[in-house]
Amino acid sequence: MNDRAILTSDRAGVRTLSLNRPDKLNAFTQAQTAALLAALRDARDDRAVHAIVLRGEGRGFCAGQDLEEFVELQHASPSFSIADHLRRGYNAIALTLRETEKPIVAALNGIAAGAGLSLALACDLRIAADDAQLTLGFSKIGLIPDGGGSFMLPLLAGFGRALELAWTSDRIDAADAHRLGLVNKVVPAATLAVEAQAYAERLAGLSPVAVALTKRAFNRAAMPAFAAWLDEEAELQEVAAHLPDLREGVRAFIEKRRPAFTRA
Ligand code: T3D
Repeated sequence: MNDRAILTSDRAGVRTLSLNRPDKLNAFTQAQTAALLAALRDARDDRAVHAIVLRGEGRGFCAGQDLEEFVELQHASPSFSIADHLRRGYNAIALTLRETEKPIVAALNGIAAGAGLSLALACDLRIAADDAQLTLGFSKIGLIPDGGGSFMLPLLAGFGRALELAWTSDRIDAADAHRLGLVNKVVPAATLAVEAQAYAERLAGLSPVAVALTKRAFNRAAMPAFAAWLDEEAELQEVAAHLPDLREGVRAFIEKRRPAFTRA
């Protein structure tokens, strides 16, 4: 039994980081986002690490923000700010994923939802098990895609398809995700770990300078305003968080029923 929030292992220049709350589909707590941020910074700064794999323990990659903890955080402090929570957690992680000039591969098994999907999309490449399912999920609780999701999704899937996925929170399977350009490669679920390691080892064996400068070039060409956008996205989420649909959406999830959103 390992009770650490993030498990790490090294092989052949590849650092594997595993989200480790499998009983809750690796839903993010504050402790876990802090541990992930620290682990990513450590991998970024370690000269022996030439590629990073981000994966989830158990039957899913990540179910996004832990909604039970979210309710506790709101109750614990009347001045709780979702924008601040995002800046300290998901946004700092998304920025680190983009600013780390090493290849970062998300290995997706089972479900990737909410901020879990946003962070997978902020990685460089994605390899998915054939049983993987992707859903934004935010709209079901009255929120907008955060953690960079509102930026990465249209960039990868195109504007109209991204908007449709954000509004409907439809679950898509690995084959559809591949067709939309959200994942680079689909492999049999039983071989995901081996394939992800091999994929990352190949990237780790490339010229580190060419890899780093190419990532910097692509970041500057395609997403020069990413940091500023993360801030704006957090402010929009703050607006959503002050409306009754969030409370109703989260309560409905916890009570395992359909939400009854406000109709103006
Ligand atoms: O400031 C901020 O942090 C705001 C930022 C928010 C960022 C976000 O990520 S918002 C989006 C949060 N995520 C969601 O809304 C997704 C909620 N979960 C689901 O919709 C479904 O669970 C899934 C689609 C992910 C998976 O469905 P399924 O049928 O495969 O599994 P399940 O039975 O629903 O879940 C298994 C267990 O995990 C279950 O617990 P139980 O009943 O066995 O004790 C479920 O409650 C728990 N779980 C799943 N997702 C979450 C969760 N517990 C807490 N938070 C979750 N997000």
